[in-house]
Amino acid sequence: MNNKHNTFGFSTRAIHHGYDPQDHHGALVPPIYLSATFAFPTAEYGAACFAGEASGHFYTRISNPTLALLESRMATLENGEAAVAFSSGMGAIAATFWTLLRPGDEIIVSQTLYGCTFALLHHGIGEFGIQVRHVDLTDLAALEAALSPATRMIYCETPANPNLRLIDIAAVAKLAHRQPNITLVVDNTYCTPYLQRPLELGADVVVHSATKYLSGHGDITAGIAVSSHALAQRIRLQGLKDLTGAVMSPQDASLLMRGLKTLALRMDRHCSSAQAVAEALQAHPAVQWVTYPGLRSFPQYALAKRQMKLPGGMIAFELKGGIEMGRRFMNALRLFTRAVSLGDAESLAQHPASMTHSTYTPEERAQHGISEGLVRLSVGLEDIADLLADVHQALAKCSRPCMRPAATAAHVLR
Ligand code: 4LM
Repeated sequence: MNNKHNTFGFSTRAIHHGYDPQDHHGALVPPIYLSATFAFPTAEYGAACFAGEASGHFYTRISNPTLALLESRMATLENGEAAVAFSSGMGAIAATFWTLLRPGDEIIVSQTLYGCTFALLHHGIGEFGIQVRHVDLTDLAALEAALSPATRMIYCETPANPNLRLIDIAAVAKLAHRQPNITLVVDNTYCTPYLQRPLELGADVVVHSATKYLSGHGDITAGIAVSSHALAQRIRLQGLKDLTGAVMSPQDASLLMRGLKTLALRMDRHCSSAQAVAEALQAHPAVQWVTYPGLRSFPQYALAKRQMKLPGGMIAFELKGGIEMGRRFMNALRLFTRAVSLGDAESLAQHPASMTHSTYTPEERAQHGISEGLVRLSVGLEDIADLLADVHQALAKCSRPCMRPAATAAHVLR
C-alpha cells in the first residue's frame, strides 16, 4: 500500500491516501475489484495464504484490494493503525463485540445508545452469558465503582444518539486502562474523524456506521472498525470472517471513498447549518427545550468545545405539547424529509421513541434519558435560508398563544 501521503492534512489524505494512479493505468479513481476470489500462482502459495504465512488477497470476505484501500484511508483519518470494513454499522459493532467478549465477561455501556445497539446488547450478547451494565459514564465515580475484574469492555457513543449526551473519552480511557484487559470502544458515527478522533484520546477501537456522514449520500449501508493492527486482525479473522460474515461490497467501498473526499467540506456545512437551526429553535416560543452541542445552554458545552472540532449536524428538541405537537411539526415539514438515518445531503426528521429507539420499552427510554417527545433533526446540505424557512413555517403550525421562549436542555440531560 502506497502511504506517501501520510504527512498531509485531513482532506488531502481523504482524497489521496494509499493510491497512485500510475500503479493503475493512470486511472484517477481507484478501480473496483469485483472479484470474490483471487488466483493463486501455485498450490503452495494458496496453502501459505490460508496458513497466514503469505500476504495477499485470496477471498473477499477476508480482504479485497478495493476494501484494503478504503480501510487504509479510514485508519489514517482516525489516526489508527488498521481498519476493517463491514456491510453495516451493526455489522462492525456486532463483530467487535463477538470478537472481544466471552461468556462470563462484563461490558459496561453508557446510558444512551442507538436503538439497535441497545437491542444487540440486550437481546443479543446479553443472552449469551455476557453481563451488560449500563453506567452513567459522565459520572467517573460511578464508572470506577462499576469496574470489576470481569470487565472486558467499555462501550459508548459520544454524542449519544439521540439525546446528544457527551462522554469525556480521555477521562474514561484513563480509568479503563487501569485494568490492562479492558478495551474502550467508541462509536464515532455522529462526529466522524473530522470532528473527533477517539483513538487520540485513549480509546482502543472506533466503530462507525459509515452509512451516515462518512459516505454522506444515503446510498449505501456500511460500517468500519479502526484500531491497532493486532485488534483489527482479530476483528477481521473472528468477527468478520467467521462470526458475522458482514463483509462490505467493493462497489460500496468505492462509493464510501467518494464520500470521504468531501467529508470535511460537508461536515463544515452540516455544522454551520445545524448551529443556525438550533438557534432558531431555541428562540421560538413553541419549543420546550433544544439540545445542540454548539449552544451555550448545552450542559456539556465546555466538553464539546474541548473534545469536538465543531458541534456536529444533529439536533434534539421537544415542542411544548410533547409528541402530539412533535408529530404536527414533522407532518408540516416540506423540505426536511421524514426519515430515519442521518448525515445525508437531505435534511431528515424523525421521532426516536416510535422509530430508531422503539427497541427500548417506554420505561427503558425514561431511564436512559430519551424523552417521548424528542424530535431528532439531521441537518443536511440544502441552503440554510430554505431550511430555516421550512422550520419556521412548521413551527408556526405548532404555536399556541402565550408561549414563553425555550428553556435550556439542562433538565433533560440531568
Ligand atoms: C439512525 N443509526 O439513528 P447501520 N451507530 C450509530 C447509529 O446511529 C447507527 C448505527 C450504529 C440509525 C439508523 C436507522 C450511532 C444507526 C447502525 O444502520 O447498521 O449502518 O448503523 O437513524
